[in-house]
This record gives sequence, structure tokens and C-alpha cells, in this order.
Amino acid sequence: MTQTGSLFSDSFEVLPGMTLLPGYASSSQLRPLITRLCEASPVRQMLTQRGQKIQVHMTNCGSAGWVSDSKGYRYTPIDPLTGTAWPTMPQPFIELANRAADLCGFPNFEPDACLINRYEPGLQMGAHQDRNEQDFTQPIVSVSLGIPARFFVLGLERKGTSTPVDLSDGDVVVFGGPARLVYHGVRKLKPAHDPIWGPYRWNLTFRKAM
Ligand code: MD6
Ligand code: FE
Repeated sequence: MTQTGSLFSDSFEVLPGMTLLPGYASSSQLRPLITRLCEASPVRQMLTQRGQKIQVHMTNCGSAGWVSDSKGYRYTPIDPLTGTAWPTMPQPFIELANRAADLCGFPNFEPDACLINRYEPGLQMGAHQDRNEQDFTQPIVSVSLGIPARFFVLGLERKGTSTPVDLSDGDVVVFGGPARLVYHGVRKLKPAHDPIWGPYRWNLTFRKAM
């Protein structure tokens, strides 16, 4: 992570409203925080509305957390696994997301939800839109940690040609404005080893959900 947002010059516009900040986040800084969050609310496999297991292991922090179960996708203030509130979002998480959004033209981003995803090799995430949030004027900030992944981006429809975006440890993607509702997903992960995260890829997505 840079000392101040304005010193970070290495950014790349993937599409209008979608910017990649290569290496903006620090795994060595984030790992102890993620470890602690996962002690309070462990990663788990959620179920789809149809009762199928979602392969990626997930948890959340913040005043709202993304869940999927027989009632569908939504945000809840309570972790259904522990029966208590999701862990508080750590201040370094809030600052990382807020500074990244600011650099990309979205000032005053105040995330209230952070979805924490853990992928292992062989897993993927199908094309989807993130549309369970209340306010689409607010961006989503996505932080990739651990082994690399190929992210792909479509347009406002789930068809057509995709744009590939290779994401490595520390890369941050900000999705907002005209890109806020584009379809996107993650290609099947290849086996790899990361010095901090071992065989896993972790992804944090910061949202203003409520
Ligand atoms: C992932 N990310 O990178 C999944 N969604 O593992 C997402 O689904 C995502 O990266 C909205 C905005 C940014 C993202
Ligand atoms: Fe998404």
C-alpha cells in the first residue's frame, strides 16, 4: 500500500469506470487482519437458492455481510454461522478501499460490507453482476491476494466478447460509474504457490451495501 494515494501513479483503465491499481495492497499487512477475522467468522461454503454448494469459501466483515441460502442472495447484519454480528471492518481495510476509490475518481467511499472469498486451484466464478447493493452510484473495490487469477469482464449483458484482466497479489480493481453493473467473473485458477498465502487466492470486495 502506498503512503498517500496521490503518490500512486501506476494505474490502468480497463474500461470506462474500471481501473486497475497494480500492487496497491500489501498481503503482509493484510494477512494478520484476515486471519483474525476468520477466527471470529470462519470462511464457509454457502448454498445457492437451489441448494447447491458454492465452491468458493466465503465470509464477511462490516455492518452487513453478503449471504446466499435457500432465500437467495442478500446482505444480513448477522452471520448465520455464528448467530452474531459479522466482525467489525478493520480501519486499515476502510482506508485501503477509500483511498483506492478516491484515486479512481470516487471520493468519500465508505464501505459497510467486505466480502472475503477464498479460492483454491480449479475453482472459478461464473459471470455475474453485483446488484444486491442499494446505491449503484457507489463503486466496488476489489483486492486480489495470493496466487494469480484471470478475471474477465463482459458488458452490461451476459454475452459477447470478454476482456481479460490478469490479477496478481496486491492488485486492486475499482468498479464504478459506467462499469458498476458490468458482468464479470474469474477463470478457473491454475495451481500455484504464494509465499504468504500458500495455494490460495483471496479476494476482498468492499461495497456500500445498505
Ligand atoms: C474475484 N470478484 O475477483 C471476484 N465483483 O474473486 C468479483 O466478483 C468482483 O472483483 C465486483 C467488483 C469487483 C470484483
Ligand atoms: Fe462480483
